[in-house]
Amino acid sequence: MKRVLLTGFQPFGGETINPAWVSVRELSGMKIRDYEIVTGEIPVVRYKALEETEKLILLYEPEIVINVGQAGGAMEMRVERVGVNCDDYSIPDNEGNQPIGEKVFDDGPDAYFSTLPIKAMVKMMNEAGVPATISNSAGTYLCNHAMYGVAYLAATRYPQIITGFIHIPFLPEQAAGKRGRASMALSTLVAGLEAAVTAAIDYAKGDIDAEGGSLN
Ligand code: PCA
Repeated sequence: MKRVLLTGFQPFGGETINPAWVSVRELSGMKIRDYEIVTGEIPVVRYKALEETEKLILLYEPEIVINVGQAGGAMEMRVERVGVNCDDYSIPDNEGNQPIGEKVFDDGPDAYFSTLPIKAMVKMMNEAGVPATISNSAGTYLCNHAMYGVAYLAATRYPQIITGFIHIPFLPEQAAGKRGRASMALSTLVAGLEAAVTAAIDYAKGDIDAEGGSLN
């Protein structure tokens, strides 16, 4: 059976949970169309995040890889358009690395666009009643590192893979007691991920175009 690999990051920045892994793991083992969803939790550590993702790629040989991360303060789910070749961390990662203005890969291009159908994904998420938009920057921290890095791996070693990134808001328990902190219920996050994955699968199968238009 063909597979979709979803990864979610570990907690970071003083949080005890990361909504990315909490929501991604809900899809473990799920079947969508004729694909199986496989998942893994990855560390908020420079290069180790990519090493763990590559281990999962070698284990599961997925056709689609979507990394998911927390975007504290986001009010909606954000399907990222582009990863840039820049590690510029405003806080240290979980092992104390804090590169400033360094490249992710010295021999990589300045940026990689997502090879997922980002507009079709947002459309299907919105049709499922889930607040979602396209984002034009994944930042310059671990989420961008993972998005750029997995795109680099796909371009250089795993040409069968289409890949991209989704940023998601805090869970309500991370916002409890904090004034003005946006959050999204777990059931909504899961519905959004399901819709996003469904669009990516339909695109991989050639059933829809990148905007979500039917090709059948
Ligand atoms: N969010 C961070 C890194 C890990 C995560 O879940 C980011 O947006 O870069």
